[in-house]
Amino acid sequence: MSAEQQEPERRGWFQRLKSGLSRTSDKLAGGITALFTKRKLDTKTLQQLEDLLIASDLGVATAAKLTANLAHEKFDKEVTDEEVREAFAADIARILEPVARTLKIDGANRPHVVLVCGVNGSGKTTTIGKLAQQWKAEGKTVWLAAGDTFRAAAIEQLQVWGERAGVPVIARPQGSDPAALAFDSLSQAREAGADVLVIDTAGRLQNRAELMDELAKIVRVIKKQVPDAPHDCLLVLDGTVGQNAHNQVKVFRKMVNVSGLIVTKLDGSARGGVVVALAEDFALPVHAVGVGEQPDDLRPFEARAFARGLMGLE
Ligand SMILES: Nc1nc2c(ncn2[C@@H]2O[C@H](COP(=O)(O)OP(=O)(O)OP(=O)(O)O)[C@@H](O)[C@H]2O)c(=O)[nH]1
Ligand SMILES: [Mg+2]
Repeated sequence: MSAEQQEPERRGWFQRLKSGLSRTSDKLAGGITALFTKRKLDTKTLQQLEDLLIASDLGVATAAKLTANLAHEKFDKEVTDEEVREAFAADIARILEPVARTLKIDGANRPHVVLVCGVNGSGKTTTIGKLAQQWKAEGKTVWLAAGDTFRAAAIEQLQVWGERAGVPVIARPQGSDPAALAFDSLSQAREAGADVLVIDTAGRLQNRAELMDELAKIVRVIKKQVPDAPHDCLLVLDGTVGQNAHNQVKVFRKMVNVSGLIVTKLDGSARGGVVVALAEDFALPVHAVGVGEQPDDLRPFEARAFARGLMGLE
């Protein structure tokens, strides 16, 4: 694709990201605007700004840091809401830069095994479907494993995505052992010389110990066959849950070696700021964000675009 073709596509995606984040940015940017109609940055205003950032799920530490930086530059000076939003966006982009990393499929792994986990309904299966379509379009051979053998209709749901993407889905009847399915899928995908194997798993709430153990078992069984697999273990987080996302990361990390995050449903959320707090707290790569249900609505996470989208800036 030429640079000229890419440019409108990029702009189109940014507009979607921006409108996806509009519930969050309305709250943040609207709140900032309400505080500033050209006035001096005093202690009270700084406190109100900090409160607003905390209320938008950016986290206490991040909120303190952003307002301290602003105070350092602008205390007792006249500032406009636009300047404040620009300053915050620049700082947020700096925080996000180190974690904004696309998911790399290592060609040396045949297949590169991606295990996908998360709580119920966080967007795992949909995300896998979207990734499968995107990787297939890049010319990769993708296999999917319907490792959610628990929930009724979960297998069919992945099969629909598989058909849409034109990639094989390995499945067993509902109620089968997910670890055994993962093991078999890996054998088959290796034999076929696939580039990527993505394993779906059942949603599990972080307080269900036996389900968390089952996830660890899936990993153990995969390792028996390929010791350095899974090569990626993605935790899919629902962007509408706010601070609870932190707890999910902590608990899943105890059971599996979470290598990166995907945050979905940012289009329906006023809590998109949580991505910034997660970046500060865990420094885990954020590979992609979901801003809708269409295949195109999952995109690589870009620090600057996301930060500007949060602040409602172009
Ligand atoms: N608006 C919006 N909806 C999304 C996004 N990602 C997923 N969804 C929707 O969220 C719902 C749940 O998605 P699933 O992919 O089934 O979630 P899951 O984690 O596999 O769910 P379980 O298997 O039940 O744990 C579906 O209706 C999806 O279409 C997103 O980025 N934006
Ligand atoms: Mg699912």
